[in-house]
Amino acid sequence: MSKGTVTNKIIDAHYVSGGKNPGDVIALHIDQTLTQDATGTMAYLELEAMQCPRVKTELSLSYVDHNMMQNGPENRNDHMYLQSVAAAKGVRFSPPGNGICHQVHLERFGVPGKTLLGSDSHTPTGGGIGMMAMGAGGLDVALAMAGKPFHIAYPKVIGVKLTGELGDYCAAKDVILKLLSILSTKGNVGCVVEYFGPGVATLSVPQRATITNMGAELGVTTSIFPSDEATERFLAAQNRKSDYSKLVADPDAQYDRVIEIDLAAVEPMAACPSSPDNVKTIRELGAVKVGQVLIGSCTNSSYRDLALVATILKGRRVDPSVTLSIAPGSRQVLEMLARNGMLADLIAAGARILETGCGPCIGQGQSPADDTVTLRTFNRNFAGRTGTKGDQSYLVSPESAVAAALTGRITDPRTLPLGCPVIPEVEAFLVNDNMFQLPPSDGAGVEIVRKRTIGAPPANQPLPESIDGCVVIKVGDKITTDHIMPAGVHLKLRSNIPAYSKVVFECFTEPGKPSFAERAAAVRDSGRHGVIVGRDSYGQGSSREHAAICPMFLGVKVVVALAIERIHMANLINFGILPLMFVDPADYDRIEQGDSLLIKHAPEQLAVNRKVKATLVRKDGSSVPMELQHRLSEEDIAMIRAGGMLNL
Ligand code: MIC
Ligand code: SF4
Repeated sequence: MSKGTVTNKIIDAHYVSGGKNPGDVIALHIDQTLTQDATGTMAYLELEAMQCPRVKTELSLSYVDHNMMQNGPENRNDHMYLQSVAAAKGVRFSPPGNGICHQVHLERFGVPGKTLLGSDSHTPTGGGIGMMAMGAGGLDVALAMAGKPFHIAYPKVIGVKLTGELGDYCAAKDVILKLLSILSTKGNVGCVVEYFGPGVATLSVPQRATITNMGAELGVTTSIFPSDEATERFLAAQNRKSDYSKLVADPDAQYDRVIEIDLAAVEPMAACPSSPDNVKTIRELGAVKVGQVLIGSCTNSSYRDLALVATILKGRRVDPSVTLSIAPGSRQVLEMLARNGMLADLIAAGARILETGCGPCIGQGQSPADDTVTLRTFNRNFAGRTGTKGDQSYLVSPESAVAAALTGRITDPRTLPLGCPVIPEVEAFLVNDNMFQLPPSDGAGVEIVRKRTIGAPPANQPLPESIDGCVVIKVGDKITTDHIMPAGVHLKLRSNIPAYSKVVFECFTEPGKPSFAERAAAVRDSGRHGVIVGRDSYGQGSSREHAAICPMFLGVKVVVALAIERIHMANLINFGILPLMFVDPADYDRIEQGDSLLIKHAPEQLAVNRKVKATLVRKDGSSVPMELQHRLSEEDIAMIRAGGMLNL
């Protein structure tokens, strides 16, 4: 069991209640929250529904960074709602153009030793500055804003011991890709990854943030680095030296497991289509032809990353067979590049400069052509996330991305006939906070702008006495929330649940056959209850609670799988959907789409023990008993019985 780690120290300092053995539910005090627009609109609607007059956190930020295409009025309607509700509730507002929430939060607000809860799964970016920063669904963030603690399973701490130093053209991104190749995207629920060892001091805060950011893909609760001299230098350069405090593990700290990575042995890597853990070395891949290179996202859009790209591109030209687009992570990064001439170097080399924000990472434009390879510095390459069906998306470091932009092929950057540029650590970032909007000290008189596309969160019914379930869909392993609730062109529907619900599981719709939404609505309208069957690691990826809200709206009452990922599980519970696990994994093979799953006396069964007796009635009329199980706490059960947190 872990002891004396940075994780243990932050948990102890924020402990509210609960057990301290791995797996026990523990309540933690939350110091800071962040939201982004695609999840934030629903989170603030929920905060309003809780009748919370003003947030109770030390600091809460509302960022607009995802939905900025503004094709139609929906996006801007959301922004105006967010801006006004932030003023009314005491939340600081970061408007579109200011940057990606995680990058900006790291630059301007992250404080070592604090807890941060964000309605985005990449909130662990803050772990790069020594925060315990966790992603959650919007409702959990709304509760934290209302002053309630956040519940997690007391984590196992996986210590990653870093030794050595990265070689030329080898990057922080390659370190996290290496770790993904070891730990994979599944089976790490309930763990925190904590970095230690002599290699830590060789990494700057932005490099550490790349690693903790993409740690989200491991499916862990969060990832964290200690706060040390490098952290102090970063905060001083951001003109925030007073926010620094040292926070390191005890010399005799104990981890639940230790993995050692020699930074000197890390080489350029790529996550191949279509999973962040499908990792190969760039050497192994060979000179695959590339059609598109994209640099940006909350993983790799810091000043350091883009300065490196600009230095390599200066005086050169992007290969004519490739398009290169770059989205700087924040206004600070963009303004610095603009003022020191690097932006001009990028433009002169042929880069297309996108606005600061998530952009193509979440399918907001720049979809690749059919049957072409796209190389991205992002963190997710789930099938179809680019907006192109059958996409071939590879995730790489900025070093490897720029090498491909120059050659038109996947290229080990170490083979470029140029010396590796050294980007010195920034001594003074350009600090310009003039776009942040501070809330008035009393928001009572602020009028909240609610255009017609801003709907209320839908209500659910309490858990029925008996569940008369119908399996509306059966899916396989590693189903992500992008499969369940696609983003891209549909992202603008985030505040319109009836419209957004129409595309649940859209990627599984077969031409000429009814969609999941149509089948689920028919089950719901016949008075029965929808059931979703998944296999291992169901609900990976994004924190979007729409992956629970929209199925709920369509009448889904139960999700049964071999394992369900942490954030998605919490979202299901928050919206009154019962998450159950197979006791016998072979039962997954027995159950088919269209079968009935009957659970009698559901509320009582949940209260008695962790086992739930059900009956599977097959389409041919035969029936078999089936034993299922749950991992719900008493509070979770109360929530599910009530039909979700808002009913409670
Ligand atoms: C993502 O990277 O998938 C997102 C879009 O940032 C999501 C949040 C969302 O779906 O709005 C995430 O990572 O949580
Ligand atoms: Fe935005 Fe992409 Fe980061 Fe999600 S992963 S917050 S979409 S940049």
